[in-house]
Amino acid sequence: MRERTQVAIIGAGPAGLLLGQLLHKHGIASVILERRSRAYCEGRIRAGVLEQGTVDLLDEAGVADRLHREGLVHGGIHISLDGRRVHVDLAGRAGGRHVTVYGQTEVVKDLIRARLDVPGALHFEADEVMPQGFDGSAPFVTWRDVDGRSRRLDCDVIAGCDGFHGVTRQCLPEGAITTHERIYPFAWLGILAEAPPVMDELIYARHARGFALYSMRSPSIVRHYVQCAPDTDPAAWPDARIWAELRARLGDADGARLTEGRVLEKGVTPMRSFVAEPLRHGRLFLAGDAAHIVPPTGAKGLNLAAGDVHYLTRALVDWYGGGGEAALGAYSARALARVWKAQRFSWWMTAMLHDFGPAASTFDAGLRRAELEYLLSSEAALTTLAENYVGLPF
Ligand code: RFL
Ligand code: PHB
Repeated sequence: MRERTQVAIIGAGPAGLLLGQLLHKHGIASVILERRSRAYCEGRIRAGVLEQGTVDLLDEAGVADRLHREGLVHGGIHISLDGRRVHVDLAGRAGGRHVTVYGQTEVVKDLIRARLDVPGALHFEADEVMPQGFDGSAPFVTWRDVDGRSRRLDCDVIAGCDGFHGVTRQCLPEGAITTHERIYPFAWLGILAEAPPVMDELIYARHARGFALYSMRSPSIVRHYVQCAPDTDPAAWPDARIWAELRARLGDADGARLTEGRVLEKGVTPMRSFVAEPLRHGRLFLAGDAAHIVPPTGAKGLNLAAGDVHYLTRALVDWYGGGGEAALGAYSARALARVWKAQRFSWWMTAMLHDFGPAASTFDAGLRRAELEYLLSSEAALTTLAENYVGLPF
């Protein structure tokens, strides 16, 4: 079977789904090919913090009604250092801009519902997806559908939105992209649980026992993380051990506020910084985690995916509008300029808040602690934190 669309999108994560929906609003047709089932995509527990710019894009895509009803608007965060907690007013230092706590799972559900309104625009359980012909002017994607039929999708442009382990980046010819990477000597063990949040806003805690994060999805569902060894088996962490560790890393006063509840999900997230450049090869464009990964400490991954999609949408609208190659040619540099700034911020937050273990020099450990103590004592440094946490402008 052979079909044609304007933009073939690989991957139905936030990047692919948002790109499809924004292009649709601009009258540009696209087809999304997703390897997993709808239930799998809608069940994956990931990010929780949306920048104002991401919310604005979801508004532009026409999928933000539930987000505005159910999302929790936060104007600040708490930072705890060895049990001493300081509230950081972000909105007051960032021109009134705030973040919205609304699960990536919910964003994905809202986007999938909207995409399925357009017949044939989204295929789940697409197997053996292979982008081809992108060196020339007639790219296409071959794939096998849920009924096992071989299919071919001809297009003008391919968007690789298939995440870090996807096929698009890997199918680029040798030497087409350069990659830059840092692996951290720790991971996060995360739980989703039925319990009220510790405070009304997130707590980022640095403690001698390691980093912990106290987040939420709603007034009755929390998302908490503890720093752990990279090779941690979640089975080695019964629920009672996780709650005890979460309590200890808050210190005595705040630890008493932690309420336990039924654990709904548990998983280990590795920590990595990664950038591939450029984000374009011929008629193939990379966006989101397919092109870059940040450690989750700065809450930037999903927001960076949205930023790429913003730049790519603008470039494609310009190209289809007769603007020539200039905007498409500028996509990679425009998106990467913002990506590198978010890499810097995510690396900085991660370094300042985590314990790098006995292999790190005591000098480096001293610097990391001083960085956090300076932050908490300096109006200038807190303003920098606020500007980056709420999101740099597109
Ligand atoms: P995704 O979400 O990985 O989606 C890629 C999609 O492509 C599909 N796919 C394929 N489809 C067809 N053929 C193939 N060969 C394919 N290979 C893969 C996959 O099934 C999937 O559906 O990438 P995208 O769209 O770029 O979105 C990126 C975000 O998911 C990611 O950056 C964030 O979740 C990162 N992140 C956070 N970001 C934030 O902005 N704020 C946060 O608070 C935040 N917290 C987090 C996070 C990520 C976490 N984990 C689990 C990595 C917390 C955690 C724990
Ligand atoms: C989350 O709620 O999952 C979350 C919040 C903030 C982060 C990372 C993850 O920095």
